[in-house]
Amino acid sequence: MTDDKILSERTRRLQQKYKRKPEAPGTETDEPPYSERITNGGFETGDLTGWQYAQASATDQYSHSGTYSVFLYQGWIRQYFSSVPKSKIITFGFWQYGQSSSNRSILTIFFSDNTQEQFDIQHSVDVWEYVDCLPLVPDGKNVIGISINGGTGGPVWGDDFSLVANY
Ligand SMILES: [Ca+2]
Repeated sequence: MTDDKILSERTRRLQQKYKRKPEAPGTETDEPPYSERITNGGFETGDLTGWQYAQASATDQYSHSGTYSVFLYQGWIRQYFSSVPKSKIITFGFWQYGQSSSNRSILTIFFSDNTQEQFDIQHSVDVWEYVDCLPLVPDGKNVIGISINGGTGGPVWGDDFSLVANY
């Protein structure tokens, strides 16, 4: 199919672009070529390069790692990437920080069959916490994107968005 050819070409180009091997469980000698599929997931460019967004900005006010995170207040960020089957995902998730338990974000995960799933994410107070997205991906689906819409009730920060595939 034409779409598959386009996607595999995009994957190949992304693999060439992202050579680094993230820390992954069981780093044995013959580890597969792990690849990060999310661009600028840590916002260390100091801006939102790689993301679509509204009412969002990179900030150095807080960060989970590095210097920057994304600041959201009734805004959103979204990124599409080359399709990755769930079976090929090593880790998929991000870190979030909020200042009120009444804060909410909506997490949306997009799939290659033009479906999506949304999750209501509650925030802990004044602590970075990991949102593990991998268990939220149904078996057999291919992930093509992620979006966060937040925060309602107060500002939220996000950092270290990452999807690591084992190819
Ligand atoms: Ca960061």
